Amino acid sequence: MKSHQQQSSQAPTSPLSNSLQSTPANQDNPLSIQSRTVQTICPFCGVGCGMLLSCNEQGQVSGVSPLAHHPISQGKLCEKGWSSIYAISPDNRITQPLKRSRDGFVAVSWDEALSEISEALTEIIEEFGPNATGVISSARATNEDNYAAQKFARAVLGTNNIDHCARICHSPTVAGLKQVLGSGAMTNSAKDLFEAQVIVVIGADPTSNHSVLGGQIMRAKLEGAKLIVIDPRVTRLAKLADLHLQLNPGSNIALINAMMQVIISNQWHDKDFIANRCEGFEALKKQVENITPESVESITGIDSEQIRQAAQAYSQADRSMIFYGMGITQFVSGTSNVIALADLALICGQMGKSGSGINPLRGQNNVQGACDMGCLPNVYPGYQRVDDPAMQQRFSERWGCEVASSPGLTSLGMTKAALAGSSRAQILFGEDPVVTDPDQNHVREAYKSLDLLVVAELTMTETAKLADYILPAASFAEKSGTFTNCERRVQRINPAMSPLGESKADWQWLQALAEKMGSHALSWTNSEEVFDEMAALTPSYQGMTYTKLAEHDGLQWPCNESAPEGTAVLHQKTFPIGRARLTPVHYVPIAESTDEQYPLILTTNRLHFHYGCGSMTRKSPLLEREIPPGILFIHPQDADRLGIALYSPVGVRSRRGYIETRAMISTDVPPGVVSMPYHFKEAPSNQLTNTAQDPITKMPELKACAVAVEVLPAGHQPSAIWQLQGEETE
Ligand SMILES: Nc1nc2c(c(=O)[nH]1)N[C@H]1C(S)=C(S)[C@@H](COP(=O)(O)OP(=O)(O)OC[C@H]3O[C@@H](n4cnc5c(=O)[nH]c(N)nc54)[C@H](O)[C@@H]3O)O[C@H]1N2
Ligand SMILES: Nc1nc2c(c(=O)[nH]1)N[C@H]1C(S)=C(S)[C@@H](COP(=O)(O)OP(=O)(O)OC[C@H]3O[C@@H](n4cnc5c(=O)[nH]c(N)nc54)[C@H](O)[C@@H]3O)O[C@H]1N2
Ligand code: SF4
Ligand SMILES: [Mo]
Repeated sequence: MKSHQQQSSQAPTSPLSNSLQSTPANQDNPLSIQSRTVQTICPFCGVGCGMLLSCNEQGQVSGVSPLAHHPISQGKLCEKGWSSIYAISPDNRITQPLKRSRDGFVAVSWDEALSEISEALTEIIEEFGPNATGVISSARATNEDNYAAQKFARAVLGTNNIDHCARICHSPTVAGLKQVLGSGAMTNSAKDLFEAQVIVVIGADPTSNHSVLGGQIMRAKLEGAKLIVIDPRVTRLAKLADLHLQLNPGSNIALINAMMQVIISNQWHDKDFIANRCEGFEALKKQVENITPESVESITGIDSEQIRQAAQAYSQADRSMIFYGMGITQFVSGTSNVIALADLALICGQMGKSGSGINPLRGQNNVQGACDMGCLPNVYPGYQRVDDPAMQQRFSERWGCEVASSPGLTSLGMTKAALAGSSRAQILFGEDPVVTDPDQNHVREAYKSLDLLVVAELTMTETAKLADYILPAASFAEKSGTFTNCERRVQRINPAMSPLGESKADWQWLQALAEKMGSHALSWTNSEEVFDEMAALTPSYQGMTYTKLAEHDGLQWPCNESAPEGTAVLHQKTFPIGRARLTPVHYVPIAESTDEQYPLILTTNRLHFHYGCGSMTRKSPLLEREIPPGILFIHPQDADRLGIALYSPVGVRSRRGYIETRAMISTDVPPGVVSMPYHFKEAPSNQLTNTAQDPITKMPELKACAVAVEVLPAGHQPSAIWQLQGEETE
């Protein structure tokens, strides 16, 4: 990534955005010669594809095209990337601060909004203490925004109540891999998948959700790699796979323990690797000794022979690589699931070399970064513990303030505290928890009960509708900064246009609010200064600067004195904790099983064409026409039994809520299981989901709850949730 802002005569090539593009530049068209092309990174998923944004003469982003020589995407973007200019277009953007009044939201000046927010926060802190406040930051925003957010919470508000969507995403990865390996990130680089002989994709649907990487997995398979998919649904990769283990939802540990039993009893484990680099093998061996594939057949629903084949292929290959996602983490057993997978990789010595390792597919464009920045209630930047007195002293000295001594509340902990009355104020940006957190009614009540809710957003979301103040945030195309992708690659983003209206980068409004509260803790003059302060305090980023990032194609952490060019593969010679700690884990069933009243298991997942709460992808007319707003996938056997035909209107009920949508009949889901995306605010599956949590990370069980499905009269138009709840309009 040598130059990040160039005068260009290259025509934008997005087929989706022809009407928005500037005319291709040529000698006869002097105006368009002034159009610029800016190199940046896609704002959606953790693959972190490189893109070029072109701007028209009015200074508006007008086209998007893929970056030919990007280390991962190599000239490709998926439909979401191609649609990114719709996602940030001026239509429907919030362009000035808004304040709730009796007649709805009214526009106010930044000064008025920030003065009032500052006064309210100060009063709440005086009356109830700093822990009555909290910050939710954004894995969609930059590292600089996230560093500023956690510093704002810790150094200005005085609380460790800071969290973000990783809580309900890969927090079990951060905890589980940290415990076993000493580092909670992808061990390999994405390109390594072309060196693997066996690729295991467990609990992830990368052709939909990490599409460019998913395409590369397809290519690797076609070039000869063996592909094993472990998923209750028949995903696109499952259709291509050499082996598809279609396990029952929530039975991962039983399956992985059985694979380890097969491996150890056949002496397929890597004795040298275990002897030289691991501890705890005897206890693990004892734990899985009797967990034969046959003994878990009734739990996993998988034929024992398939488990044996998978165990043999994975352990016997020279290089096997595991990719995993939400089908591992989003369970009450999330952390144990991650630990079991890490154990499996370690006993086979599938670790520490290219094409061999354990790889959580981090979801959001910058969720790896938001975690690295310390937007978590128990760690400072670089995973330095907040309950370690030495760390407290370090940050207190560097930041020139007192820091709180005990870990803060998680995002769902803050929701609970709001309902209990002990949390009074929340500053939230770049998340829409009313749509994306489990048990929507509960979340809405919690936000309504706060004395102060401030939301910074690009656009009006369901959560922003509940705010006292909405602050206009600049989008990725309007600011400088860095995103850290799923393979730990820190990449620069560059502004293609000025912030829309009065919008500001998140670190900038956080800075302005800190100043109003009398603190100079955030007094940087540009994003590079934020980065430099962060890098000095974050060991794995210490060797990075903006210049170095631009000279390379980004840099993969750890990047420091001993690895000045970054690190492509982790744990090559040793683990950050010395030896890896093999940890036996037990199978834990899902929290809510089916019964007569709720006879089906609902699992929730993603669709290729939409993203998260949908607030960005649903702005694209092309993506929007791909899928109706809400859909329930159901197996033909269940559909027949319930009298459901294709596109029948259906009601779906759980112990927590009720929604209406349309049925899609599909053998991609097994009998007894229905699945729904969570992208649609009209039919939000999070009305139904369960808040039962993983005891270690508080991850809610988003991948399984019990529901009942009923067919509604033909011709009935599924009612949107706000109609069902007696609100006239959305
Ligand atoms: N198009 C699109 N792409 C996205 C996103 C988006 O919203 N839309 N979101 C981004 C984010 S934030 C994230 S975290 C990633 C997530 O990406 P993924 O991890 O791929 O996400 P999901 O589709 O939620 O779930 C993955 C798979 O887990 C399977 N599964 C369910 N239960 C089990 C089980 O018990 N065991 C196993 N082995 N599998 C199970 C599901 O059937 C599903 O195929 O995607 C990112 N990319
Ligand atoms: N049922 C169910 N629920 C789930 C999941 C599931 O699998 N099933 N998955 C969970 C997972 S893994 C995740 S990560 C969460 C994701 O859920 P959320 O964290 O709520 O994330 P998004 O849907 O990506 O919403 C991000 C918001 O940020 C705004 N935004 C984008 N860029 C910026 C910026 O630079 N600054 C500011 N201020 N705002 C910005 C966008 O407009 C958008 O409204 O959902 C979770 N919810
Ligand atoms: S794969 Fe992810 S990063 Fe790449 S274009 Fe698609 S959404 Fe963007
Ligand atoms: Mo996520």
